[in-house]
Amino acid sequence: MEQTFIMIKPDGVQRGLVGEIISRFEKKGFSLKALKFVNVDRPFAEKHYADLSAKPFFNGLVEYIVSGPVVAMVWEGKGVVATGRKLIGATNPLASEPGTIRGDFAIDIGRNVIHGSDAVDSATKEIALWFPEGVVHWQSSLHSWIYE
Ligand code: 3AN
Repeated sequence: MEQTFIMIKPDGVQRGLVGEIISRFEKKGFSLKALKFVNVDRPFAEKHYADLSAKPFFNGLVEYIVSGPVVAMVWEGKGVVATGRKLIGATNPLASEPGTIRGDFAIDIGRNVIHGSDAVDSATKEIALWFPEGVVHWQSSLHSWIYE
């Protein structure tokens, strides 16, 4: 089953949105496979955002991610990468639809509350980077009520 990497950024943690965000993924029917509360350092943040290293906002983005603890998670389910991105909403929160996480809880692109992998292969890389210890294997007892 497909997995994605989701991170609640420091603003989401500081603003008390952790429960709300987890709740949205749970209510959709996705399964939580891993979760940890971490302070990332600069080299780690730079590795996570390596693809954006040439962008003018890269430094600010790294400063933002290291500015406080984040919640790192792995979520599993059919189509979870693309549908997780739909739950999150567009990168720029002013363009995110109401009903999405960024559409409901954010304004600035540099304080957009949450990260979600943008493709299955980047999800695999990000899960390996953030959870080198591996993730718990389990299946929800609700599986047959969620999937036909
Ligand atoms: P997403 O997080 O929606 O996948 P990406 O991968 O394009 O978006 O950007 C990664 C992160 O970089 C965003 N979550 C956002 O915090 C930051 N970012 C993207 N574009 C900008 C920008 N123009 N100015 C400031 N920060 C940006």
